[in-house]
Amino acid sequence: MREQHLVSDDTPERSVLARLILPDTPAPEDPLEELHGLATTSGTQVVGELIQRRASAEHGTYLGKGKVEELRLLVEKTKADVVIFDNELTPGQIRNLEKATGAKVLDRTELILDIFAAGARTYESRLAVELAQLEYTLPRLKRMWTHLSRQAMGVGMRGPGEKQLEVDRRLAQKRIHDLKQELGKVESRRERQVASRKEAPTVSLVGYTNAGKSTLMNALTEAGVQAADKLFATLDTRTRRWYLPHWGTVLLSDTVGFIRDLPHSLVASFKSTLEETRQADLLLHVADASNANVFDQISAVYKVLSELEIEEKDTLLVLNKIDAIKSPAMLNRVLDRYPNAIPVSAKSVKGLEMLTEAVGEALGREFLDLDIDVDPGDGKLLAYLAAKGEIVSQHFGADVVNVRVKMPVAAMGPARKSAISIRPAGTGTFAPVEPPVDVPAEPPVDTPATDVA
Ligand SMILES: Nc1nc2c(ncn2[C@@H]2O[C@H](COP(=O)(O)OP(=O)(O)OP(=O)(O)O)[C@@H](O)[C@H]2O)c(=O)[nH]1
Ligand SMILES: [Mg+2]
Repeated sequence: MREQHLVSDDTPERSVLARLILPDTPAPEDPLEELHGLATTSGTQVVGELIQRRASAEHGTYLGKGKVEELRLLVEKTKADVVIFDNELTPGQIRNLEKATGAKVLDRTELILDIFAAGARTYESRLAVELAQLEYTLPRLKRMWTHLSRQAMGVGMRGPGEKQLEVDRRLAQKRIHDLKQELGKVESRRERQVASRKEAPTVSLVGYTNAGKSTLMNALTEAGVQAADKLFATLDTRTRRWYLPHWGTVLLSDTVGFIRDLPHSLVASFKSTLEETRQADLLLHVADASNANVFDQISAVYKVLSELEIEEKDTLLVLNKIDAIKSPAMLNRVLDRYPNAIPVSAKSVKGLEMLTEAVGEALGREFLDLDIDVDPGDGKLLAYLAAKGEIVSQHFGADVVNVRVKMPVAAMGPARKSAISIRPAGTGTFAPVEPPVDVPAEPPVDTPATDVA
């Protein structure tokens, strides 16, 4: 694996940003703005920028010959240590560019993986990042190995480099296997844990990195989640109770942000971190309406959601940062395309009542399967459950009535106030509900402690 380029703050590495713009990939107004944010987040100091527009990439050096020379001069002039490309390069291109410029060369995927590696705090996200890094590196090792072995055969011998790479490749494969197994375990634990919280409806914030998800979470729940003007400030999931007036409590989750061309391996290995999102009753897609690339960012988020196979969920689009929008025309442009979107400012706490109402309304379309324990004397609640919900079964004990019921989320308020306990149907170990003859009993599932504050 290539060495990490993260350095301490007092001696930041000096970076030059580069991007090749091909005709089929439309570039935004400021084509290096996002990469600049990523490079700064990773701890480098940006000292130069270079862009080339070209019909196709040069096979060996990615950029054209003249541009490579221009890049070399720029590196020399700015005393840059590293050149960061906004594109994905082949190992051969990286090698050739390093040789030509005398600087270290990184591509966009490696940079994103580095940022995730530096920011991952929990066991779960560390496993996910390590797996993504190895999966990105392995095919590259393989390609280098094939290349070297062909070279070696040309001169009729097997070089030591080839052997070393073979060892590295095996080690990497073994580690990938172990990591996948471990992540699988974490994933199913997480799946059960999230499912066990189903006594309240769950809402998950998703969106492009830096759109303001954590700020919105804080504004809605006073959660004290870290929000920062840097990309990928949040890499783990936090869940907090959010009280909706006239409605009751829902669980709101804040999680990792998405980005254009998010490395596929990273998306896959973050499945467990995104479990809350996968199981959520409703998604709040937060977009930065003040960003010139808001349309591209919204599409990038939908693309990642479909990669995660969660694009079918009920979703409300939230247009954040309206305080920072310079002209009303710009907001109207977005509202014209997304007329149901809800404009808010998480920072200046604007539009949050409207958002709260919309969430309540959207959740009104959801149903929950629950086991509810009721005091036998609480005839009022028993009648309420029968009126609002669909009773599947009832078991009358001396101290408790166990009711298995299908309830609309919107009607859960009174039940939460007076029930003895509420669990997702089939997850209880105490006083099991007797299922009707034609419904098979579900085995109890252990429900580890949640991190809900
Ligand atoms: N002007 C303005 N800035 C905002 C608003 N909401 C958030 N921000 C700023 O946008 C930056 C990013 O906010 P975060 O809440 O960290 O964004 P995030 O979506 O959680 O980002 P990641 O965790 O990196 O994916 C911070 O500097 C916030 O202060 C808003 O409504 N208006
Ligand atoms: Mg965040």
